[in-house]
Amino acid sequence: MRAIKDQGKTNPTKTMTITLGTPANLLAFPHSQSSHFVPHLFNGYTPEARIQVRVEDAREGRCTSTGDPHITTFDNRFPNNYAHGDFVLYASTSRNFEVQSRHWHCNSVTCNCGVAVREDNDIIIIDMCQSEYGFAHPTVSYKTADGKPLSRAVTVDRDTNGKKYKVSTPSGAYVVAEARSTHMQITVHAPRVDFEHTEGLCGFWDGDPSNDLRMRDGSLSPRHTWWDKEFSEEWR
Ligand SMILES: [Ca+2]
Repeated sequence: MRAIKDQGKTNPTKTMTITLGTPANLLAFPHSQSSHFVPHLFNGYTPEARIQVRVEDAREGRCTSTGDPHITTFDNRFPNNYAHGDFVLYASTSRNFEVQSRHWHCNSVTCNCGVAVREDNDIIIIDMCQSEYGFAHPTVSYKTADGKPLSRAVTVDRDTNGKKYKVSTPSGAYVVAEARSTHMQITVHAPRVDFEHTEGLCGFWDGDPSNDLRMRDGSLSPRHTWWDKEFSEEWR
């Protein structure tokens, strides 16, 4: 068995052993207070199986959209987007995954006020765009493309003051949205499976910053002096 560690840290490859019981062990000891058979984990439980797990470091992508909004792509380019509306922040070109950001007016420019995450049929939205400007109260909503319940493998964590959210998906991709009084800070984390398979404002993730500002047809957007209008408009 091999596992992949995706925490953005560099650690040596490690091997560990996990010991597991078998169904025969789990059913071997009847619970004294009920008719059900349950495992005695602390007394008399002897695991039989031993599994070697190899943990390897894997590349993780990180892209941020902050302030009004300043974007840092997966490969560390810094396109600015001062337009109002909805944008593709990061989409995978090899699987059904997408993150969209929503900008509202923010003084003379714009700021993030919401983020929507989709993986396969599951869609989670962190939204403060309906709040009174300067008094942001983000809300969480979800929907599914097939009308079925949200996958149990999708989680949304919220901090104690209700301002910071983490949306985690089964692929290992996760998005952190932190609400400030007038804007939202968005950080997206891409799993290794999306390396060389990204598009959107977070750029083409391949380790080369020179090709980040890709348009939908694969051509590169011209670089401008103070903001990247053509590139931003491309990813509405
Ligand atoms: Ca690149």
